[in-house]
Amino acid sequence: MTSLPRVCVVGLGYVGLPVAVLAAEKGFSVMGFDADSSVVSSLSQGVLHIKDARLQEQFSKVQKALTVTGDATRALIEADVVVVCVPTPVDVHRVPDLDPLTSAVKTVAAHLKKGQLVVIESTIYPGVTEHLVRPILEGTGLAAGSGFYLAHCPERIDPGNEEWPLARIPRVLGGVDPESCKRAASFYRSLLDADVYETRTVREAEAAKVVENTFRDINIAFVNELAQSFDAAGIDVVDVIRAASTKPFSFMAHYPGCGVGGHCIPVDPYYLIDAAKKSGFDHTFLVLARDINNGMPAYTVARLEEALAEQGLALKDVTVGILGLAYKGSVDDVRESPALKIRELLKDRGAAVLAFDPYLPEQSDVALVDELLDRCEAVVLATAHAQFQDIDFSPARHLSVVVDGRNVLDKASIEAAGIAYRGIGR
Ligand code: SAJ
Repeated sequence: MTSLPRVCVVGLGYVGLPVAVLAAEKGFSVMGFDADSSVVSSLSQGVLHIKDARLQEQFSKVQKALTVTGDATRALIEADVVVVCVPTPVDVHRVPDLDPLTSAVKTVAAHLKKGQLVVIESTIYPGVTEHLVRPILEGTGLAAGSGFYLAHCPERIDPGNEEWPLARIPRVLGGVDPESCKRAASFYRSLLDADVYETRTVREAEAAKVVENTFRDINIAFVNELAQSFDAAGIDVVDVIRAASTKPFSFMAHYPGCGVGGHCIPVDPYYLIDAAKKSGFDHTFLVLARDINNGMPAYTVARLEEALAEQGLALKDVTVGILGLAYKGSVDDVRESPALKIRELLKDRGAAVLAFDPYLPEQSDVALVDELLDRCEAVVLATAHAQFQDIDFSPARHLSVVVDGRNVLDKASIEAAGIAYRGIGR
């Protein structure tokens, strides 16, 4: 039996670490490399730097087969397969920032050896593998498709989703040439218990990832605009979406909220927009959808201002409590979180602000929900953490307004307590 290839995963974050753990579980010999010494130090002591109880348990079981190091030579020198999983964010101008990827690929190039398969899992846009990654690697004198092999297999992972663990998620991949594609497909088929779809060229694989997440973004923008329209018309948008969802085909429910956060959905459309610009096409619809979603924190604050004004109050007169800082429920990740934008807008408008997120105690201003409710005249729920959804607001003597930024609270009980309720579209 031929031995399994030796794997090196470059970048041990939300994407890379699960890949390294899965490869070790599947019997591969795995080296995990990260340029961040604190990540290496924490993992070397058996402790995850990301909060994921299931991954921590899995990591603890595979530590013998998974060596974590900050030494690139040690990590790469014997690898047959190199999987690059580094962040590909956007900068303050929402322009794709490929510096972390470029740095990682240069590290790989410095240790590239004949026959190695290099796979980029980071989310990129059409053209990056061929026009940024390939030239750096071919600078070593080895040629893609014969000296080494190069493919793109965009990450697909939903942290904490027990129904869809990494091994079960179907994947898309494309190579810079048929041999690269073949070798990458063979590796992923040995790693995963799921289908692997091979695209015509690497560009289709690059496009597929940004398309699937942009699809989500535009659909969220659709319901976010509907929410604003239905607020004006006195229609409950959540009720409408639930009603539309009874259609057993051709409808996919998305829900309005105070904004779109995370490191995928609000970022990936800008990769598609930027790639299109480079080939001479200006997306209008995708840009408009991004503008609608980016406008939801301000819309949420406007809902609060409007409710306060009905009681003769203004933001400068009140202390506002923000429930949740994370970008979505049950996570401790604040990347692109709408809650941070809401906090900034409230402060800009003169409000005093107290925030509480049970997943982020170190970033919270109070330690308990009750303390926040005691000290605030208004509350904005920005994150749908499960423990916020059954809060009893009635004992909060000073509370005048609750804005439900994720439409998860019980409007009737809040209003029965004499507190004004505003949802997003309800
Ligand atoms: N959101 C809405 N309305 C919705 C859905 C989401 O406002 O109907 C907001 C969330 O509150 C959050 C943001 O959008 O702020 C992103 O939410 P998300 O559920 O898409 O969460 P992510 O960022 O963890 O998305 C990941 C993505 N997975 C990958 O990129 C591999 C995404 O493609 C998945 O669809 C998503 O997980 C998922 O389904 O959980």
